[in-house]
Amino acid sequence: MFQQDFAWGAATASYQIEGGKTQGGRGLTVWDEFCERPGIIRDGSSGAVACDHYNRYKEDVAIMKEIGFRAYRFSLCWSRILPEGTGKVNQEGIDFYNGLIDELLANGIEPYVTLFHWDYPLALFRQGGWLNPKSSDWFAAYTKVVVDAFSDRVSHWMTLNEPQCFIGMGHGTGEHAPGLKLSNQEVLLAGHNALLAHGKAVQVIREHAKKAPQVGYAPVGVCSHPAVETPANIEAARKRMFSMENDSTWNSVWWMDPVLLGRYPEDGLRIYGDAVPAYTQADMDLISQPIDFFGTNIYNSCPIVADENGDPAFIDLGLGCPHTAIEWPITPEALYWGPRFLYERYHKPILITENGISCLDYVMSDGKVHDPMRIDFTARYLEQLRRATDDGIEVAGYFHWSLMDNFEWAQGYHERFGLVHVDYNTQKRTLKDSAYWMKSVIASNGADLSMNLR
Ligand code: GCO
Repeated sequence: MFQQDFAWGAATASYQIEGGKTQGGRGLTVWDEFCERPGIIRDGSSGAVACDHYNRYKEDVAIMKEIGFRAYRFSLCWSRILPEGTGKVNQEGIDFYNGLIDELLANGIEPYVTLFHWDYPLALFRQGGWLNPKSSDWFAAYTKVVVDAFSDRVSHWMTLNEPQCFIGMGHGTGEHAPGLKLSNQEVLLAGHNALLAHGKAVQVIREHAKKAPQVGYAPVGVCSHPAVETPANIEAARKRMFSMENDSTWNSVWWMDPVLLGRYPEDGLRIYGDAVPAYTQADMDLISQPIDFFGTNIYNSCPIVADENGDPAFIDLGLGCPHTAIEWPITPEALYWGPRFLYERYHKPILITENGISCLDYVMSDGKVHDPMRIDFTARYLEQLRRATDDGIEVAGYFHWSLMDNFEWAQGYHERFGLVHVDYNTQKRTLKDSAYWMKSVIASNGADLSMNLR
C-alpha cells in the first residue's frame, strides 16, 4: 500500500508549458536561442507559446483539482525572475509564480518547485554559463531570491532536473540547448559546477526558508533490473545500475554519488581519467549537503542477467518489444528495482519525480481522447512501485509526466506525454481517459489500479 500522505502529482517544466516568451519582463533562455537555429527542432517549433500556461494557469490548476492531484511539480523560469540571470529582479515574474502558488494552495495542491529545468538564462550563458567558475554563485543568488519570495508557502524544493541531460546533451552531444559539443574535460567541469550549484542552493534553502523545507534533487534514474529474479541476477543488475561502462554522461552514479555519498564513483574517476576537473574535499562536502528526499525520473530500465563470472550481461528485450511512441521500452519493473536499488544505496525516501509515456493521442470522433496504452502503462508501473512500498522501500510520492501535452525539447510538439490533450491551435484542453482513470487511482490512494480499458 502507498502511505496515507503519498504525494500523488503531475509534473511539468517552465519552458515546456509556460509560453509567454516575451511577456511579463521574461529574459531570454538558451532554449529560446536554440529553437531559432534552422532544422534543430523536429517540427521547427519552440516554447514561445507552448501551452500558454503563463496566461492559463488558473484553468490548469482547476484541471489538476478535477483529477484530484494532491501535489504539482513545476519548475521556475530563472530568467522570468532574473531576466539577466543575476542582478535586477523582475517583479512581474515573482507575481506570476505567486499567483500560481496561491492558486495551487487555494485548491489544496502542494507545490513542489524545481529550481532549474534546463531553461538557463541566455545572458549568463554568454558569460560562460555552467563553465564559468561563478556559475554556482549565480545559482545560489537566484535561489536566495526565490526562497525569499516563495518559501513562506513552498516547502518542497528540487534543485536540478536531470544533469545527465542538460550537461550531457546540452554541452556534450549538442542535441539540447545550448547545443555545445565540448571536450569531456569541459563537460565534466560544467557538471562539477552544476553539482556545486546544487550544494549551494541546498545551503541557501536551509538557511533562509521561512517554512521548514524538504529539499531534493531530480536526476535521471538510469536503471537496471534482473531479467529473472534470482539472487545472482539481482546482484548483477545492482552492479550494472551503479557502474559506468563508458565515458558518456548517461549514467546514475556520476551524478548521484557526489550528492548522496560525497564522492565521485571510483570507476568513473578511472574511466574519465584526466578529464575529471580538479576538485577539493571541500567541494564534495558542499555538494553532499544533506537532502531530505531522493527525487528521480524513471521511465524504463535494462534487463540484466549474471554471466558465468557473476558480472552483468544485457538481455535483449526482443524483436517488437513493447515500446512507446517516442520509442522508449516499456519495462514496469523499473519502478520496483530502481527505487529498491536507490533506497538500499542512498537510504533516502524516494520520490518518483517523473514517469510517463508518449502516445499517439488525438481527439477522436466522439470528442474524447482514448489512451488505453497510457492507462495500462501507468497501472503496471504503479503496481511495481506499490510492490516496492510493500517491501519496505520508503516511497514518498509519484509525479506523472506530464500533466498535459507540451513542448518535448528537440522533438517539438511531436510527442504527447500528457494526461490532458492540448490542441496547440486553440489551446483547448481535453482530459484523456487516463486523466479520469488517474482520478480513481488517487481516490483509492493507489489501492485500485483496475482498468476498464475502452
Ligand atoms: C526529461 C525531462 C522532461 C521530458 C520528459 C519526456 O526527463 O527528459 O525532465 O522534461 O519532457 O522526461 O522526455
